[in-house]
Amino acid sequence: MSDIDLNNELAATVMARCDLLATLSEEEGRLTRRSFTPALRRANDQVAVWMRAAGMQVYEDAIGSLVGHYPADRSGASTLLLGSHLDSVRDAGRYDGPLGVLVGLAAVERLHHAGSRLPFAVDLAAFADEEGLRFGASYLGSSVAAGCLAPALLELQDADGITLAAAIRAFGGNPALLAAAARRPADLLGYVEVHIEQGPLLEAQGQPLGVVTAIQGATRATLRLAGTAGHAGTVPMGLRHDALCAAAAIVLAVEQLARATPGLVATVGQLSAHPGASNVIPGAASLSLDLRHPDDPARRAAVAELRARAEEIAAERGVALAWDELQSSAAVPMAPALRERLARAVATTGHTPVALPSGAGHDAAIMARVTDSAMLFVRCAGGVSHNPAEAVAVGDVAAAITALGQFIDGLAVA
Ligand code: HGY
Ligand code: MN
Ligand code: MN
Repeated sequence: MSDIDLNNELAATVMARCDLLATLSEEEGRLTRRSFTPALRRANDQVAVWMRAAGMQVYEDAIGSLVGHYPADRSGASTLLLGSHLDSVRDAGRYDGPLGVLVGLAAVERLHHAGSRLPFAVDLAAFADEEGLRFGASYLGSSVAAGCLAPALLELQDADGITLAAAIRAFGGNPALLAAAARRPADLLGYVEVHIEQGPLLEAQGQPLGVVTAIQGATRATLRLAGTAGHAGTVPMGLRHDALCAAAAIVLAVEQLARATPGLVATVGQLSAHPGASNVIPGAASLSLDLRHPDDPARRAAVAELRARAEEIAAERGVALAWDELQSSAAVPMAPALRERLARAVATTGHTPVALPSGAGHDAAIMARVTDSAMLFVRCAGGVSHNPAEAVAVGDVAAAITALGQFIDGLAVA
């Protein structure tokens, strides 16, 4: 079978596997697969079967990240780490995360099919909890691999009051061994992540593949407002301390600042009112904040400006504001040497490698703390993501498999 036919066959398998994984959901009729849930357990177990069939030894690390290991042709060799994630956002698309894991797996299947062993091992990680949907903090699995998971995060609770530590244990992990699960930088050749672009640039340039220059920084926070609950029929408007109205004013202030600040994107994705009865003035409200900018000082300035504005709004309305910053991650440049290798590999597919920034966050931003990291982006229809309409073309997936294979082959002879 020619390399082209093999890569086309592998691409068709990747698409079918993404379709299968999309059925492993916590919810009927849509894809929601939070970390450490039975749905993710089924996804990990299914990918583990595929990894073993590709000649990989398989294990889960102390936080429950699934890892496949394709041995080198010698002992004591370094490791090239490939990876992405299998957890999802709510009502997700089927390619954000799984595409990267399965294209990485296809690159290993290509080696296994040829009976090839390389002068380095290839590990493939499906990192636990990249999205942060369940506990609010992202990149937990890659943070463990990079040895930088803040222990305080283990006390985060999900909507049911289950702590992260308890969820890890229930999933089969061991919070006491997280530090020991960190990768040794000296063992790693680098980290490469294949991912859908989740933006419109590749489609606009008519190119299937891009090589990421940098991943923009992000700040995530939870804002809690405490006002005064009251009877919807009896409390005059002028005497109210309505927590939801204060939250609503803050939501619009977030949008206003982002629209006025070049390069800034800011989103309130979650908003809740308590006690949540139609005839009760909300005494409490909470909202999530996700704020990003390619330039860290600009992002920090925006966070400070927004916090000051939120305090003003709360004071004007006689409502107390608690601002809880969950995570703040700096903008991360991708490794130039790996970027160049990836760009050369893309060029062998006959396509032009597009250099582009990543507006979305990725595990690669965390892995860059311990090893050279790079990302290969795959065009997605309309740039749509975090949406069930997420779509990729099988030909673009075949191009990604070819490029990743060329990248690995090039590394093997370096
Ligand atoms: O939020 C992000 O950028 C990523 O999807 N976790
Ligand atoms: Mn995502
Ligand atoms: Mn992702």
